[in-house]
Amino acid sequence: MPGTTEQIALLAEEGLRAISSAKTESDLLDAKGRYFGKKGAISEFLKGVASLALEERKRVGAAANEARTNLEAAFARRLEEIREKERRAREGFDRVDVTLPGRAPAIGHRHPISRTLTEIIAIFQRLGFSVRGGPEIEKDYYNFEALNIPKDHPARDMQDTFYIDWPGGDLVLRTHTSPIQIRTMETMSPPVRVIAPGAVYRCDSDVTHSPMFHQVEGFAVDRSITMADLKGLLTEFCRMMFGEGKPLRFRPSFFPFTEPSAEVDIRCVNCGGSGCRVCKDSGWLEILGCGMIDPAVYGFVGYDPEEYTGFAFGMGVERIAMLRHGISDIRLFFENDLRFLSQF
Ligand code: 2NM
Repeated sequence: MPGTTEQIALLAEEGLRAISSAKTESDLLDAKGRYFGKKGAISEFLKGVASLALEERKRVGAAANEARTNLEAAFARRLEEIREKERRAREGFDRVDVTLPGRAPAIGHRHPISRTLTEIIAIFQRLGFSVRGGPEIEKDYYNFEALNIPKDHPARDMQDTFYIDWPGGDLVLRTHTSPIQIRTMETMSPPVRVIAPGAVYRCDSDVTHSPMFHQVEGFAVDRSITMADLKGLLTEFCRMMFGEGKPLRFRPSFFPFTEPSAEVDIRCVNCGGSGCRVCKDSGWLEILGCGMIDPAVYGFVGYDPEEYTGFAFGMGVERIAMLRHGISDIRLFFENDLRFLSQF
């Protein structure tokens, strides 16, 4: 039968192709079954050569055995290749690289207002003041009356004050932290040096006013305290808060609870006095109000105005933070947009 060995060579070639193109173990077993397994093409082919002459049968049998041996060797190599590839893929998934840097958690930080507040408090503590708090919902008496702000005073205007509707009580959201000072004077005799930090509320809202903001007020009462003590204290505070070599300016002003009263300006921290957007070309920034406590206030708390004198001052924390960082819209502090807050 002419061409028998060529047919075996052809089957062997097909079988090798099937083996080398097998992607998985099951592809490979499939190829074995089809070509050189017990019922594969080569075995089937050999059944048909029984009628050949002995010499021819030997030749074809030998060619078939060689083809089978080659295919089995190729099968074994390919099987090892496939297994090695699978092993690598598996190890790639499972491997832990202990030298990789860890995933750092996003760590937040304190709000710029909270930090400015803490800094102001720390400065006054170093200068000998203690810290006191009080209620944010306050009696009309402590917020206005005892501060020499009578019922018909414009500071009590409905437009400035949040009134609390509560049976039997004249209650307001405190418009300043001065009620803490009054409560302190009611319970402590001079000498007293106290600062009163906290949230305060006014019915007012634009780029420089928020309905809730923070104040630090302070006061000192003792025998023979003068305006020179006030100027010395505030000069030192400004040096510690804004740095060396910035002149201060005391301008006459008015508050119902102090007489005389003044407002304090500091040389513009942005332009150094030459004039800019922050100081509206004046070269100065207003940072706080102050004065000598009006003897009328002592009348409400039982201090003897013949024996004691004292000063008081108050500042807005948001305003100071805005000046320091050149921020022009107070609302940015309360929107809680991390793109803004994470800059501090
Ligand atoms: C200010 C300005 C001036 C002030 C007065 C008092 C008190 F209770 F002692 F009379 N506490 N704070 C005061 C004085 C506050 O803020 C601009």
